[in-house]
Amino acid sequence: MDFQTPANLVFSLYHMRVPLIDRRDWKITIKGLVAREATLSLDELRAMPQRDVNSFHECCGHPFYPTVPVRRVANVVWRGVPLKDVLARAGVTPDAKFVWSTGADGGDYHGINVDAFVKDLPIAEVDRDDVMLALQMNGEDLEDGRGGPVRLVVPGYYGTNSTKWLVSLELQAERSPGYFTTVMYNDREIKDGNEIIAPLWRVAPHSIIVAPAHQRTLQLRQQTVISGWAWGADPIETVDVSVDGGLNWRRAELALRYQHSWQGFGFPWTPTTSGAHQLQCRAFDAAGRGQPPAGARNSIFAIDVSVEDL
Ligand SMILES: Nc1nc2c(c(=O)[nH]1)N[C@H]1C(S)=C(S)[C@@H](COP(=O)(O)O)O[C@H]1N2
Ligand SMILES: [Mo]
Repeated sequence: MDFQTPANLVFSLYHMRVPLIDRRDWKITIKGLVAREATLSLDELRAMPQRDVNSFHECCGHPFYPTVPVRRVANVVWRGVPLKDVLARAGVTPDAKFVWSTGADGGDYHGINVDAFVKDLPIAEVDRDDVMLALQMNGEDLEDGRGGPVRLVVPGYYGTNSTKWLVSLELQAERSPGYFTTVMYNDREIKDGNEIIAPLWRVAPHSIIVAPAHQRTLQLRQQTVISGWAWGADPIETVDVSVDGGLNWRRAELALRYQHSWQGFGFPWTPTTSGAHQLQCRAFDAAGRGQPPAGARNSIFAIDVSVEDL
C-alpha cells in the first residue's frame, strides 16, 4: 500500500545460497577491457560521492517459467556510488561493450553447477548516474540477504540484473556466457526462421490493483476508489481500469513518475449493479507498449470483488 515499501515487506530472492561476507575483507575488482585493473575496499567505496535513487524493484519471475506472472514488486530508495565513477577508477577502453557483474554466490541450481552468479549490462547504461553500486536500501546498510555489503542496482531493469554480493566488474566486448545471462533469462522467439533473443533487461509495462483487496465485498451505490501501482522501464503514461472483466475500459488518474518509482493510480467507482465483478488494470508507456491479456510475465492483473445491497 505504501509508496515506499518497508524493508521487511520487500521480497527477497536468491538462486543458490546467501554468502556471508565479512565487511572487513570485502573488496571489488574492476578488470577486463580497462586501462588498469583496480580494486576498492569497502572504506574506499564509502568515501566516494553517493546518490539516492527511488526505484521500483521487480523480479521477472522464475527463469524456467517466463510466461507466468509472479508480480513480485516493491518500491525502494537505494543509496550508493554511481557505477560510472567506480569504472572510471580502472578506465574503460573503447572496445568494451558490456559490464559483467559477478556475485560471491555459486553452487547447485536445479542440478546445474554454477561457478558464480554473473549478469551483463550493455555499456550504454553506464552513462546513467542512477546505475549504482548500492550500499543501502531505505536508509539502512544492505543486510546479508539483501546482497550486502554491496550490490549492483540497475533501475528500470528486472531485479535479476541487480547482482547481489558484488565482488567483481569485468568489461568485455561480448555478452557473458554465464548460465544466468545467456542460457536462462532470455526470451526466445522464432521469426522468419530465425531465433530472436531478447535478454531480460528493460522492464515491460505492468500494473497491479492494491485496493480494494481480492474477494472484498463492496456496497452497492457507495463510492470506492480502485487504486494501485504502475511501472516499467519507461514512464507509464496511461492506466486503464475495467470493472466488468475487461469488456469496457476507463482511464484512471495517474501520478507522475519520480526518478524510477512506481506510479500510483486511482479510479473512483460507484457500483450500480450487485453481484460478482472482476476488476482489471492495464498500463501503457509513451511508445504504446502495454500488457497482454494472458500468458506473459506482465499479463493483465485481475481481482474479483462482490457488490452487495446491504
Ligand atoms: N548474486 C546474486 N544476485 C542476485 C540474485 C542471485 O541469486 N544471486 N538473484 C537476482 C534476482 S532473480 C532478483 S529478482 C533480485 C532480488 O533482489 P532482492 O532479494 O533484494 O529482492 O536479485 C538478483 N540478484
Ligand atoms: Mo528475480
